[in-house]
Amino acid sequence: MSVKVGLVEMHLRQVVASEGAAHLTLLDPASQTVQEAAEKAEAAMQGGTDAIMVGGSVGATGSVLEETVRAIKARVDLPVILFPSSAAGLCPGADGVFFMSLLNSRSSSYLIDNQALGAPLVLRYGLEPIPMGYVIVEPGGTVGWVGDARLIPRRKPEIAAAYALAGKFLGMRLVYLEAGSGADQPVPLPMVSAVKGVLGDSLLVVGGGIKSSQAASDLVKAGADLLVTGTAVERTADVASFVSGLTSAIKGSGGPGKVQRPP
Ligand code: 1GP
Repeated sequence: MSVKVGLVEMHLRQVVASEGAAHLTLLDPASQTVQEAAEKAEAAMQGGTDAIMVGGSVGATGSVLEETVRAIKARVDLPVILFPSSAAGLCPGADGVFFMSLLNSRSSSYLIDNQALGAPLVLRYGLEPIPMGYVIVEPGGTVGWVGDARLIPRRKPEIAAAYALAGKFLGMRLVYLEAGSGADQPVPLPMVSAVKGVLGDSLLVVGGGIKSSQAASDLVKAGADLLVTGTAVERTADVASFVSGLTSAIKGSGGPGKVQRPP
């Protein structure tokens, strides 16, 4: 029996189907106060973001994580999705969790062990698990180091596509191509196209180093279904305007390969 599509994933699929792409705002509890995270989440909602992700590679755990989720839930009427770097990145109060395996990790910790430790908590907390293959591309940043990833070379789209296809065959309905938070450049466009080419109806998430509306639009045209921005949102003073520029650039900008059907 596979994990059923739940309300959070359905919401993301509906946005992608009707608007061509969805935008996710990532907030790291370790890099701001609880209050700041809640304010940025609200501003991102006003700018048209489709869901809030909460997580980070270092220090996004425990009471800080839980308080951040609670404060965001009190301010925004959007799904809040955990983006954990280990079982310690789980907490009650969120709507769902990207239940990821870091497919190109050398360490069983990030392939399956943390997932086994976390699965009973996902059940206990009533979180919707959204099955996702996570693939880290050069430069990879902190998450590449923490996750002991064998980084996909930027000029090797076929390797990324092979990992994505393996994830799809393993039943993961989403694949996340990650360049690393704060990367100089997002994942290369030919890699995004190659991966979407093998994924078909599975959703392609792209994140890391997306700083402009133009870059976001280019990624969606190349085949990305969901875009994640963290650093750019955290660094901008006017989050609502920044997110609004990004969402208007990506909505309806999908290329011919972007027709969505249910999984
Ligand atoms: C990191 O892909 C996300 O996991 C977001 O990256 O912080 O560069 O937006 P940025």
